[in-house]
Amino acid sequence: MTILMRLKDVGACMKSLRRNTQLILALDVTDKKKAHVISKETAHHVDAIKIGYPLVLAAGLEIINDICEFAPVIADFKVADIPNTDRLICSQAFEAGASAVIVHGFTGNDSVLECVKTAKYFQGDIFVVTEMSHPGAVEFMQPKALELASLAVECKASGVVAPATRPDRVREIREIVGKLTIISPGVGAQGGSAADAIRAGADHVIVGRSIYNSKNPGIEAEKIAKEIEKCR
Ligand code: OMP
Repeated sequence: MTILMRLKDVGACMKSLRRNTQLILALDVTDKKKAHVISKETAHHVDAIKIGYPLVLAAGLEIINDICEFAPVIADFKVADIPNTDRLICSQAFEAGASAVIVHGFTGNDSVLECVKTAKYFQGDIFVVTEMSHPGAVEFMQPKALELASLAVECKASGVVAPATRPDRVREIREIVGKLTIISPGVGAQGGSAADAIRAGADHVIVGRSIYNSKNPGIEAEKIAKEIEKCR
């Protein structure tokens, strides 16, 4: 299948990340039907839906094209390879209908630059991971997180991923990335607060389990969006 044909197929996709509710849903379910239902229920309350390996491995890459009908899709593939392989992975994600791809920065300047170049071709965005939100991130990532943030700036990425579980670090990373977009996971199930992350300088918070495991994902997403609205 040619790139042009695929681009035509994904023509109905919502493209760039919105900035209305400042909430991004992490859709880490592994059931295709459930993914559709939750996307539909939460679509009005989220600026984007993040899809990663759990759902893509369960439902196939086409799930990106299905879900982008409800909201722009961020493909969380944490791309971390040599530049040529990075380009191939990012191209697959954008051709499938993703608006943005999450990549690692520890692979270095050439790898991140190749991802950014690929994103530009597809008019998409790249987000570079700085310091992850889980406890283990303090071992190897935390000491290099600010340099990874600088790398994202140098490579002209659209933004970075920074931990809502450590709002002080979001604040420090904001100082380095200036106007770049910060998307911030770790709210709810990992213990972070949406309001604290936004106040610390995040543009968007990423929330998964608190929404998709709740009885009513639509109401839960609305609740978090209102919490964010209050702290603006
Ligand atoms: P919950 O913990 O269920 O809200 O999900 C958080 C989502 O954000 C998951 O999809 C994680 O893979 C992702 N994530 C983190 O939790 N921490 C990070 O540092 C980075 C990410 C990410 O890149 O999205």
